Order: sequence, then structure tokens, then C-alpha cells
Amino acid sequence: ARCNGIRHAYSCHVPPRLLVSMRAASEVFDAQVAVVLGTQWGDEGKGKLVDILAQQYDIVARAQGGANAGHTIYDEEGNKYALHLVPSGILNPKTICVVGNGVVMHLPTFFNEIEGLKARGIKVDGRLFISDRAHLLFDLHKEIDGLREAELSGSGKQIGTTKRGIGPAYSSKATRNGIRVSDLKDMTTFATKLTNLSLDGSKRFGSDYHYDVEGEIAKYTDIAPTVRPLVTDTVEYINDAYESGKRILIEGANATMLDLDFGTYPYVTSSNPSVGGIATGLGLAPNKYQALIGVAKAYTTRVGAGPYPTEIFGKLAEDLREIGREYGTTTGRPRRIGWLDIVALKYVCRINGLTHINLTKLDVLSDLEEIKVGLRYRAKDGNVLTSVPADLETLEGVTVEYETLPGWKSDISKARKWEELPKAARDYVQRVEELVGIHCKWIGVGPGRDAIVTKP
Ligand code: 2SA
Ligand code: GDP
Ligand code: MG
Repeated sequence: ARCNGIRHAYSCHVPPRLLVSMRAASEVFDAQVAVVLGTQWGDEGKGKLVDILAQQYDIVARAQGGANAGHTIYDEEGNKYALHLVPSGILNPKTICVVGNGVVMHLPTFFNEIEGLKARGIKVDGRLFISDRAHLLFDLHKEIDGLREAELSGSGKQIGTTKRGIGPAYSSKATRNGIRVSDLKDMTTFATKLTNLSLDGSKRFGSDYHYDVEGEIAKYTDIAPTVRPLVTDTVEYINDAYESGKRILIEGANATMLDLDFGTYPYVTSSNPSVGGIATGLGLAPNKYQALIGVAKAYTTRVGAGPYPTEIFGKLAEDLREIGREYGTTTGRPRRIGWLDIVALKYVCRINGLTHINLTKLDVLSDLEEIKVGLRYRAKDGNVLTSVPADLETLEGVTVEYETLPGWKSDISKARKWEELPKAARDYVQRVEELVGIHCKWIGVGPGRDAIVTKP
């Protein structure tokens, strides 16, 4: 269904009881279950939106990824929080946070994060649950991640991972010798399982592989009693919560262009950051999701290697990197910069069935005379590609055809209402909506919690 050429999720797609008019982000977003997903290569600003919406939700849940994710939030006083494993609902005291079964859990990082939050006055006790089915990510997974990357560097084919052990942890899960949170109930069996798991590293990498199994067993024996009170059958918890009318916000990590299946494989992460990973990573069925919110930067960034058709180089990229503070939240790596890629965005909208978009960091483009958006990929043979190709060589070889839009050349960071944005900025947003066919409901104009405009 289309309204005025634009597919408006609100006016056309959702049941009548959800038809509410919302003028400010603080107004109630009437979806009992909403999912927030990254639509590009990560770092679109998912954490900020989740933090804002969390004020209206009873539960915020993570479903996939691990401590590779870096979700940055600034509170009203400008204090910065960088979350990796703790869901971005934690700053709202009323919200319960759930780490679902699909997340790979590095417990020392998780507890460090919790301690850091407590030290800053955030009440965490009784508000955080982790799935008994979640797989544990150990230092051995980080060690293997580093060794694999080092091995690939010889051929120049490094993925550019965060070295947080993500790929190896999901490998253990798929190989079926992974260790789950529920295994912490019996430390004797745990010790045998970890000793066996470690053979995957020592047999494969020999003397290059360094891992203190005994030390790790001792460490986890210490941690286990602290973990146990948080361990929950989150499948039952989340479904009971849903059935009793609780409002649930699901926080995606990473993004669809980094999806193990739909991303630029092998330059991807090892989970499914698209909607499928939400279903398998939480155990709440997809027919319960009433809103699927895609977060998209008004331009794009990518950290790590891999094809990036609309990438920008030189001074413009450097300027945007500085203005947008485009450095990794987890590793501090400079992010690559590019124009908005409509071909990729449409592909991602389809895969996820997005109902709304949060277009973020529009303020970062404010100095530009003109702004480009990538409209089409033309392959080396001259043909226009109708979607994102699976074959990397084809993707690397495309020429992007752009549309150029006028910039607004004024500060928009104080705008809080749609009418307060300059016409050229509104036109930019409307053009994006028109091209992807989805309502850009929220527009980010700064990193702060209040720096958001709701588009009617
Ligand atoms: P991994 O570590 O196995 O998941 O890496 C595989 C690819 O996925 C990319 N990746 C990310 N891309 C953007 N942001 C991420 N989180 C951090 C952030 C990144 C950081 O919020 O800034 O701090 O560097 C993230 N996590 C994984 C990664 O770059 C590889 O391309
Ligand atoms: P996530 O991984 O999607 O949660 O995103 P990150 O937190 O890794 O990176 C997004 C960065 O952009 C963070 O530093 C945010 O504070 C910042 N940010 C989010 N939205 C906006 C916005 O609208 N404007 C500006 N200037 N910064 C934003
Ligand atoms: Mg991030």
C-alpha cells in the first residue's frame, strides 16, 4: 500500500489501533513489540534510539552479536555511555534488560560493564537477565580470532574484525561443542567441556595458541555464583511478558550489510543482525513484531574491510569523519565514510520488512554545498544491477550512479520539530523516503537524547 507514492507504515500497514499521531519522540510509540535494526554496516545510532524509546518500554532485549557491538548514548547532562553487552535500556531505571540466547556472552566484559554502570550510579541489580541458552564466549575465542586475522593478513584478506572472538564463538556454537550459560551450574562438567573446547585452538594453531585453561576454569568458578542469579529461561520470560501485555523493545546489534547471510560475505560478522536473527536469538515469534525500525545514517560508514560501493576518499571523507566523530565505539578504529547507498538500503528494507526508518546524523551533512545519494549500481558490462549482488567481485566492480541534492548550509542541531528543519534538509529526508518507500519517522540531529525530530 502506498500513500502519495510513499509507503507510510503508520497510515497504511499497521492495525487501526496503532494509528496514533506522534509529533515528538517522547510521545508513545504504540507498538507493543518494536525491533530496532541496523540497515547499513553498523554504528547507525541504534543505541541512541533504543535509549530514547526505552522510556516507553518495559523490557529491552538483545538477541545477537556480542561485545563487538558498541552502542553509544549521551544523557541529558552530556555524559557518555558506551554499551557492548548490556542492552541500551539500562539507563532508564524502569526498564528490565534481557540478553537473549542468540548473544555470545563474554562474562568478564559483561561484569566490567555492569561495574562501570554501577560506579556511575546506575541501578542494575534486579534489572538484568541473561538467557540460560546463550553461548559463552571465552578468551580462547578472542585468541583464535586474532590468530585467524593474523593468518589472513599475509594474503591481504583480513576481515578487520573487532577481535572480540565473535566468529570463533559462533563457530563453537555451530560445531556443537560450545558451552552455554546453563553449563555454569556444574563446574566439574564445565571444566571438562572447556578443556575439550580449547583443543580446537591448540590443535589448529599449535604453539601460536596461548590459553590458560586452568586459570580460566578457576576464573569461571569464581564468577559462576555471581552469574547464577541473572540466569533465566528468557524464552519463557519474554513470552510471558508479551502475553501479559508488557511492551518489549528489541535492540539489534551490527547491521544487515554485515549479516552472515545477506551481508558482503565473507566481510561480515558471524551472526544474523537482520530480522531472522532477532527471532532465533530471543524466541519471541516474528508475528508479534508490530514495528520494525531500521536505523540508517544520512550517509554511510563502515569499519573493517570489504566492498563499499559509495565510499568517499580524501578530504571530504576526513571532514565527515571528524564532524561525525566516526571512530569505532569498541576499538576506536577510524570508520570509512561513504554516501547514502539507496540500492543497499532498499535491499535491507525488503529483507527486514521495515516499517519505519530513523535517519540519523543529518546534522553531520550540514556544511555541504551538495549531497549525493547512490541510486544505481552499474556493472562492468554496462548493465544496471537490480539489487545487491552476492558475488564480491561484481560488487567491487560496480560504478555507482548518484543523484545530487542541494545542501542546507546551516546548523540544524537545535531543530526539534520537522518545521524547524530548513527546506533543503526536509527535501533530503523526503527524497530518501520516496526512494526507499518507507516513512522516516525519526531524524537524528545530534548525539544527545533530545536531538531528534519526529516527522509527521
Ligand atoms: P566481528 O568482530 O567478527 O563481528 O567483525 C566482523 C565485521 O563486522 C564489523 N563489526 C562492526 N562494524 C561496525 N561497528 C561495530 N561495532 C563497533 C562500534 C566497532 C568498533 O560500535 O564502533 O569499535 O570498531 C562492529 N562490530 C563488528 C567488523 O568491523 C568487521 O567488518
Ligand atoms: P550503534 O552501534 O548503531 O548504536 O551506533 P554507535 O553508538 O556505535 O555510533 C553512532 C555514533 O553517532 C555515536 O557516537 C552516537 O552518539 C552518534 N549519534 C547518534 N545519532 C546521532 C545524530 O543524529 N547526530 C550526531 N551528530 N551523532 C549521532
Ligand atoms: Mg556501534
